[in-house]
Amino acid sequence: MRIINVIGLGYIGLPTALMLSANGNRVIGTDFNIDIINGLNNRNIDFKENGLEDLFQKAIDSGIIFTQSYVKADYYIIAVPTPYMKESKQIDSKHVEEAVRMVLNICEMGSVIIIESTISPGTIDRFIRPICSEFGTEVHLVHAPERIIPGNMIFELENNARTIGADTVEIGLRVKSIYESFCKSSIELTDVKTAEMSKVVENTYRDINIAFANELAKICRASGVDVYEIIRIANLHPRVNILQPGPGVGGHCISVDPWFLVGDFPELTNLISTARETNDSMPRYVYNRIVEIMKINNVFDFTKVGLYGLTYKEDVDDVRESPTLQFMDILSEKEKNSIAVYDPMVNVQLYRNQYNNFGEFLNEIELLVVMVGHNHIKVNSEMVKNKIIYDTRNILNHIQHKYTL
Ligand code: SAJ
Repeated sequence: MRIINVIGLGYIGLPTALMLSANGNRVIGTDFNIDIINGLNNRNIDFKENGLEDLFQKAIDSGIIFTQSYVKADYYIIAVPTPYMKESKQIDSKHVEEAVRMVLNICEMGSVIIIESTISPGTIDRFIRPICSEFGTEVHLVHAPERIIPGNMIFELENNARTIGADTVEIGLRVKSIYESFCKSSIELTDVKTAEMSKVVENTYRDINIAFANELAKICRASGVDVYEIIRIANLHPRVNILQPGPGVGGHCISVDPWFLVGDFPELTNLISTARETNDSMPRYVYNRIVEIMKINNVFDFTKVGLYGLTYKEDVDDVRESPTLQFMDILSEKEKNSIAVYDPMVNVQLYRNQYNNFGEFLNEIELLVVMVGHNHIKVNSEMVKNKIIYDTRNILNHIQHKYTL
């Protein structure tokens, strides 16, 4: 049986490791964070996903091992974060580089290193191959970008088509056979750079389309028409599919990956950088709307305003790059300490005035700002109907008098 060492047991690496283990592969999951390893060995997963617990059990039954060490294997799958540098907007591949170095310390000649982390086009050529040459170990480098969406990861792991970029067809086919152990959809073989580019392009495409929806929201407000009605009607056209406007774009993918292209091709990415800026402008736009709505309703104090939702989107517990956190960053210290926040999915205390109880949160406020459309607020919408409501996600559909984007 082939041995696979999955490195980085976060949102992508953990489900991937579990899925591989549950489907007939010998898997060792490695993470440098001892708390994650201890947690997993005590059967604690630090995030929620439909089907993840069942999959975890199957993987345990199949003998998955979690450890802080890198382990000799036939295949290494690297799923560590790839941030970007704030100034230059270029990828910061230090975590991937470090993981590759650690693998090279222990691996045999001819091992296959598969990078799943999103990387900008050319990263493997520019940063990873030189490290391999430095070590002198002959390995095969492959890029197999992940595509699963938080909130529906397990289903998408099995059902999304995948891309595998390899230097030779032989290696591509070997890696394809690993993913075929659980992936029911098509698996495309291509070269490394094309795989790198295709992944970044997919997320950039979505970012641009969300930016279009956000720009429409601004135009519609200025011209006094309902953006949601415009989108609904326009989407009846067979070749139009406009996404939903919102308070901003968060998460570790869509709000990050387009910057890789901007960083590498600043002269060629006008549309992409404008889309990014448009989406980044939304928290400020929401702030200005809140101030306007407060004035209209004689709400004079931020202590009477409550933000519902801290996560970057509905029904997940991930707050990375979340629009609400971006929003909190533009507030003055006084406003930040005054405004009430609540999120049923988030247990950690991020802000002073953060509530753990929905009823108590509602008791404190007059203006409720819906930043995230969790299912929780939809099923509890009766509780909010006496509040002034600013629904930035337009999810409280039956409430007659509310403000929208
Ligand atoms: N959003 C909107 N309006 C929309 C859709 C999304 O404002 O109509 C916002 C969300 O609220 C959120 C952000 O955009 O703040 C991103 O959410 P998302 O659901 O669009 O995407 P992610 O970041 O959760 O996952 C994306 C997916 N990529 C694409 O759909 C092209 C996923 O398939 C990738 O695997 C993932 O990025 C990744 O890891 O790269």
